Amino acid sequence: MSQAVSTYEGWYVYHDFRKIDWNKWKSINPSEREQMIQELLETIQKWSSVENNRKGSFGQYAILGHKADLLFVHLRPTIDELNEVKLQFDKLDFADVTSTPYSFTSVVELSSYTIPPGTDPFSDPAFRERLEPILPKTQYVCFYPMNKRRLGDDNWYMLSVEERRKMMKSHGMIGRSYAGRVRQIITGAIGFDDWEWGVSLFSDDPLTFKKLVTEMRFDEVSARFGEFGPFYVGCRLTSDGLTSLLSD
Ligand code: 76R
Repeated sequence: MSQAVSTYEGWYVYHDFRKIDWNKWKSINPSEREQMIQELLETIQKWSSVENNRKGSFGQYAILGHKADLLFVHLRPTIDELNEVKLQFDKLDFADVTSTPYSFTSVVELSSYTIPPGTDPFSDPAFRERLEPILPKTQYVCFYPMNKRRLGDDNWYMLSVEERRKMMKSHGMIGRSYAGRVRQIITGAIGFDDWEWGVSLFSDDPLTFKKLVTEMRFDEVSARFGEFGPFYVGCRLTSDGLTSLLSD
């Protein structure tokens, strides 16, 4: 048996993708719609306020394409709180005009491949910030789930820790060459969801997602072992942005 990788976990994360039933929404009279938007904005205000005392983080995005219209991302110290925010949304009148075409439950994860043995990462404030991250306020987000392949000679989970570390080092070097242009949050989902990781990327230039993901495809760890789920790309929404998205 190969040695399992040790991981460090931080905040739990819920990616809540929502699709709006526009016919239903437009059939509601304007003053009722106005009230539903107000109720939604108040809840969002409550969700955002967790960032003030570092009790979590929240982001909202408009998603392109047919797969979803909105994405709400919640980070919280416990999975119980994630369940609470999910229910808070579902109890809003606005929820009645939405459906959930996709969601992803995971936890912020750092693996030990590139952490020198013997270091205590929890005593390092920079490390803590990576485990309990405030979502970057960039204009664009990209999300996709992924696995590491287990097929014949390409079985990630049968490799020695040294082989895996070597490949992850090369992966990290490519990632670092994008420093300042993209931020990534890797979340582990083994035991929580249908894929092993969620990849959340943040940038002020959407082309950076394409360039980075392309470059990684040519790197051994992604080329041989990466299996990818659906990709979502979106634009960050302010409360005003959300209001105008929902207005005529
Ligand atoms: O050096 C370090 O501090 C961290 C090195 C590092 C690890 C351990 C790192 C760096 N990643 C790590 C782990 Mn990553 N990452 C992805 C994807 O599309 C694809 O091909 C893959 C999706 C991207 C785009 C990305 C970006 N990374 C992981 C893991 C866990 C693997 C495991 O444990 O087996 C996955 C699934 C994964 C996937 N990675 C970086 C980036 C970027 C931009 C960096 C540099 C970050 C930085 O230096 O700030």
